[in-house]
Amino acid sequence: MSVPHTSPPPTDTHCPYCALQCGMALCPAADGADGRPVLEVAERPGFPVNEGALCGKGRTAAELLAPGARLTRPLVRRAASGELEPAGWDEALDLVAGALARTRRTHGPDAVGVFGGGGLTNEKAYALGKFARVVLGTSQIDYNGRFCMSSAAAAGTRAFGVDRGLPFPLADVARTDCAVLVGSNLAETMPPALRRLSELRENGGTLIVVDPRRTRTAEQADLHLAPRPGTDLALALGLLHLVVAEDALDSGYIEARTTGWPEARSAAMAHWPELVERVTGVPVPELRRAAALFAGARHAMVLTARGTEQHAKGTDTVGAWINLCLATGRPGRPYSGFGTLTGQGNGQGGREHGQKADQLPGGRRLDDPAARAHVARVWDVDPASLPGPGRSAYELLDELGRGVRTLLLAGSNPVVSAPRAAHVEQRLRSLDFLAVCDVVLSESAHLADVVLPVAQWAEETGTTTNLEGRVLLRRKAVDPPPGVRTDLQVLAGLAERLGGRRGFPTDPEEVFDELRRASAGGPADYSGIGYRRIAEEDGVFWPCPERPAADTPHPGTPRLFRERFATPDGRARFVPVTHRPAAEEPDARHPLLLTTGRVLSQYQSGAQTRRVGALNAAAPGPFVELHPRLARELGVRDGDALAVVSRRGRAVAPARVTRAIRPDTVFMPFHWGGEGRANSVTNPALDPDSRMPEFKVCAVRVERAERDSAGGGAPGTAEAGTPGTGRSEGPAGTAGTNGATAHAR
Ligand SMILES: Nc1nc2c(c(=O)[nH]1)N[C@H]1C(S)=C(S)[C@@H](COP(=O)(O)OP(=O)(O)OC[C@H]3O[C@@H](n4cnc5c(=O)[nH]c(N)nc54)[C@H](O)[C@@H]3O)O[C@H]1N2
Ligand SMILES: Nc1nc2c(c(=O)[nH]1)N[C@H]1C(S)=C(S)[C@@H](COP(=O)(O)OP(=O)(O)OC[C@H]3O[C@@H](n4cnc5c(=O)[nH]c(N)nc54)[C@H](O)[C@@H]3O)O[C@H]1N2
Ligand code: SF4
Ligand SMILES: [Mo]
Repeated sequence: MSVPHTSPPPTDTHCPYCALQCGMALCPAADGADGRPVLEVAERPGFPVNEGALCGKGRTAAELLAPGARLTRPLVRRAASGELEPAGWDEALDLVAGALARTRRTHGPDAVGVFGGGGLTNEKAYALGKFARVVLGTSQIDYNGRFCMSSAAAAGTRAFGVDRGLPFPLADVARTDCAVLVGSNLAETMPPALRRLSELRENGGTLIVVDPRRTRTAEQADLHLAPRPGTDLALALGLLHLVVAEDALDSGYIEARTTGWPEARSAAMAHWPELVERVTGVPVPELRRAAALFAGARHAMVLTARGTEQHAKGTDTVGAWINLCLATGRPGRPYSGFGTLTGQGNGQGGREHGQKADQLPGGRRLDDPAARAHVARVWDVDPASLPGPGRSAYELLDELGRGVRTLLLAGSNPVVSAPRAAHVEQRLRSLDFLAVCDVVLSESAHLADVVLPVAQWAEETGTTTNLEGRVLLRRKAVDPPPGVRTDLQVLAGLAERLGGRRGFPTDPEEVFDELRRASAGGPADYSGIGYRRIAEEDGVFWPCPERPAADTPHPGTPRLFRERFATPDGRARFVPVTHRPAAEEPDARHPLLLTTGRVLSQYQSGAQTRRVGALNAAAPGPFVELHPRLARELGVRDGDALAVVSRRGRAVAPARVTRAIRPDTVFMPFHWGGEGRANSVTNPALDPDSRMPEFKVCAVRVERAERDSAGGGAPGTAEAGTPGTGRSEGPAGTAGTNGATAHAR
């Protein structure tokens, strides 16, 4: 009897990229050159968040699993050549451990730093934080979520006592009567979520979009407000002023569920409509219409994203939007409230389990004695041995080569994505030793002394927590190529060399079980969530405490704040905030504003998506969006090379003339290095509470320029370096395309 040939079943898993964490299935489609199956991405219609829909990034995600597209061997910089050359794992790990130990010994534990990422799974983020505190004993750990979520996190914690991006499932958006989407270009940054906005409008609801640009998202709106970048704080306060003036408050709610209204009210009352029009450029009738639509809706919500948050006053700005929601009685009510759209794949979980400078697992504070005692017990160390809070991401990068002399970087590419990037690049070069764990040879990995090639999403199991606070299981579908290790194996290997393998298991489920215990009793309590349960339930919303004595497990918490807020008195806190200008306002030399953001087909620093052919073809390089009126004044035509110049540096890219932007503002996407690197220009001014840099506004001038031969797609540096050289030889050159990585393998 012949056995019918059956292909192995597809593996249900999740996309490696954004915080929507779309469900997808991976099917073995053919045998690969290295003996591993080639995987194809297929729909997984049963997963509720995206119901089968995927954007182009998700659909092409499996391309990066091919050995030709990524690193497959450790690289060590050889003194003789100055180049990164292939090496064995033992040698590479010995070198990294040796450098960490040497720096620690010579300069003290705080001279070693760790920089993580919001794309790392919960297990990795947890292990990285533990490794820094327990093995290295350093306070100097932070991560790229500081560039992403920190202002919303700080404001949410201040007002509600907890930091969960959406306090309700995304599907609730379709059921509200009025949604205000502030500084989010969802149509390009989370395309499958757009259907919730369409459903909202089909159900008769109103969509208001606040964005200085008429984006694809703004085109869906019933009302589009286009404020001058950096003035959302005035805008939100102006709307609250109108709500008070029109007597559209929910006094019963304010009385029963909040504190601090009188102070917040008087702060808002200073922002009368005519003043707000002058500051923001949004006409008074539009302000009135927005306030009336929002206050008059039975159910209403405000959703913020990076446009309103990535400012040196981002925390107060988010606070002002929250005040508007509280004054109209929204949070905790059905299909209503305040939420923020978290960005990275594990942007939510990655900010809960201890890779943040001031944090212990479970969303606990590092300076809280009870939290230290609890986590120290789980880690089997003396609470007094745990270091205190360290520097925030930009401050840590700025300190490299000075107080911090050896860095372990995993899950971020700051040479492209950090503000004032040329300076950050120079700080990275000035380190005694840089170790980078990455999947590809990113611009930052190019500067390393040792590069450790790690496994990616589909090659290892792990959990992520999506933008709704839903903890998900990303299942392994294929073995990593030989020569590649997981981040957990790297940390275990380093821990062993530094005197204690104990406490660094390499099995993700074992790590997760420890994370559950460490998080128990904290704001982000995962203790009742196990791998098996996540798989059975399509995800579990935290908090989900373990209930050993109860008959049934805790159901998880899809909706927060129905009864009480997570503050000591159970009430939400109004915070009085007032408008202030951007850290850098235009002047005679820099008369325009630059704002930055994303395009559909590239992801973040582009380290991954620039290596995928179809995505690169769709979005081959940077550009400068400007209004026809400004283009006329400058004598610029579409496609002309423009230099965007700030006090920190310049970026060169072709002009894209469009009526979709304000005439006083230009826009650049930040996905590329080289001469088109937007972050050569951006301002590292930090929010005093969240330490978020001001990515979304700085003063610039725009002039005609000759473009380098490098072109937009080639990710070298603004100063244009020699391709392929390392840190000792001056600026890093190209590292972007598959070809550029070839010499290193
Ligand atoms: N295609 C793609 N998708 C992504 C990502 C990606 O890199 N590429 N990254 C993921 C991550 S980590 C994140 S954080 C999210 C980000 O998702 P979004 O926040 O949607 O993305 P951005 O393009 O950074 O910013 C959104 C909008 O803010 C506007 N904006 C600029 N300045 C201001 C301002 O002062 N006020 C207001 N109200 N708006 C302003 C910009 O014009 C832009 O359209 O996307 C996630 N999804
Ligand atoms: N001007 C400007 N700058 C910005 C922003 C903006 O709006 N404007 N947005 C900011 C925001 S919101 C963000 S989130 C940051 C993001 O910017 P980055 O922090 O640079 O994020 P990525 O490009 O996603 O970098 C992730 C790196 O980790 C690698 N990687 C992927 N998976 C793994 C893994 O499992 N393990 C390890 N070790 N490595 C892995 C990838 O290959 C990649 O090199 O950029 C910020 N920079
Ligand atoms: S929307 Fe985000 S999670 Fe969904 S497929 Fe696209 S990148 Fe992946
Ligand atoms: Mo982000």
